[in-house]
This record gives sequence, C-alpha cells and structure tokens, in this order.
Amino acid sequence: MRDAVTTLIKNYDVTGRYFDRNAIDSLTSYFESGTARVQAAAAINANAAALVKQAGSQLFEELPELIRPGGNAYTTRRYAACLRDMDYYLRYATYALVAGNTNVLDERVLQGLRETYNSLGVPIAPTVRGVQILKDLVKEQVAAAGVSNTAFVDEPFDHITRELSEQDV
Ligand SMILES: CCC1=C(C)/C(=C/C2=NC(=C\c3[nH]c(/C=C4\NC(=O)[C@H](C)[C@H]4CC)c(C)c3CCC(=O)O)/C(CCC(=O)O)=C2C)NC1=O
Repeated sequence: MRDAVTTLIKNYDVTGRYFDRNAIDSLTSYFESGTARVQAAAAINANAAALVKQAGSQLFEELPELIRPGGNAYTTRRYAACLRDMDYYLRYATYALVAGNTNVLDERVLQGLRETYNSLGVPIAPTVRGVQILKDLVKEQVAAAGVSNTAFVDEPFDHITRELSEQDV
C-alpha cells in the first residue's frame, strides 16, 4: 500500500536521484492539499451510513429493474450485498483521498473484482453509476463542510469507475 510520498520516494530511489523540481512541486501540492484531504475524510466519516443509503436509494430510483425479480440486487441478501459494496467503495475511496494515491484501491478493492462480478452476474454499468452517484453526494458533503475546491475528491471514485469499466484484453 502506497501514498503520494512513498510513491515519489520509490520512484526517485530506483534511480538514486535527489528530489528534483518536479518532485518538490508534487510534494508541495500534496502537503498544501493536506488539510482539505483530512477535512474531506472527516466529512465522509461523519456521514458514511447516510451517504451509502442515499446513493443506494438514488441508484434504485434510476434503475428500478435492479431490485425487481430477476434483478441482481433483488432479494434482501443481494440488496444488502450491493449496499455493502457501496460502503466498501466509500471507505476505500476515503483512504485513497487521504493517501493522495489510488494504490490502496488497486490492492484491496479492484484486484479480481471484475472477474467476481462477472461470475456472479453483478452488472458493471449500474455499479459504475452507483459509484458516480456516491461521488456527487460526497462532493456535496465535503463542500458543505467548508472545502472550497472539491475537485480532488473525484480521483478515487473515477479510478474505481475506470478500472471497473476496463474491457478484458
Ligand atoms: C473490500 C473489497 C471488496 C469488494 C469490493 C467486494 C465485492 C463483492 N461483491 C460481491 C457480491 C455482490 N455485489 C452486489 C452488488 C450489486 N448488485 C447490483 O445489482 C448493483 C448494481 C450492485 C450494488 C451497487 C451484489 C448484489 C452481490 C451479491 C451477488 C450474489 O451473491 O448473487 C462479492 C461476492 C461475495 C459476497 O457476496 O460477499 C464480492 C467479493 N468484496 C470485497 O471484499
């Protein structure tokens, strides 16, 4: 599991270099955004259950066939599994936000996920939609907590979306 700083160190150590201008710029930007990242994590932590619940309601309102007979989130067990997955995405996205790096998502969440979803018939496109709804709700929450530029919040959610959507090669 890596963060913005350990990733940078690793890249420079590989070639035995001191930090150059690029490295200093990227360190500066990471530390300057540090408070906002922590504020975002605090806003998410305080509202995690409500965020997941609301994202679920919005998803099932948009795509009601998911919870009708034959839908992948139909039955209480699968409905609960779907919300639990959304909760995983939110929690790990929060870790990635604080780390300033998406490596934790690759290692703990995304590895093998597409295969699992495919074998269980969990539809990818609606899952991606769910992650995007979650992202929008989180951004509202983070903005409400007083963070003025919430653009950095996109990264982990968009990373999940991108990796899930990737076609098999
Ligand atoms: C921490 C990393 C991690 C992730 C990400 C994870 C995902 C994950 N989701 C699963 C199932 C599932 N995931 C869903 C999700 C959905 N169905 C839909 O229609 C919606 C589009 C969507 C919710 C947005 C459902 C319904 C199941 C149960 C499928 C089944 O058992 O038939 C399973 C199969 C095992 C199980 O049911 O627990 C895994 C491994 N597990 C992990 O440990």
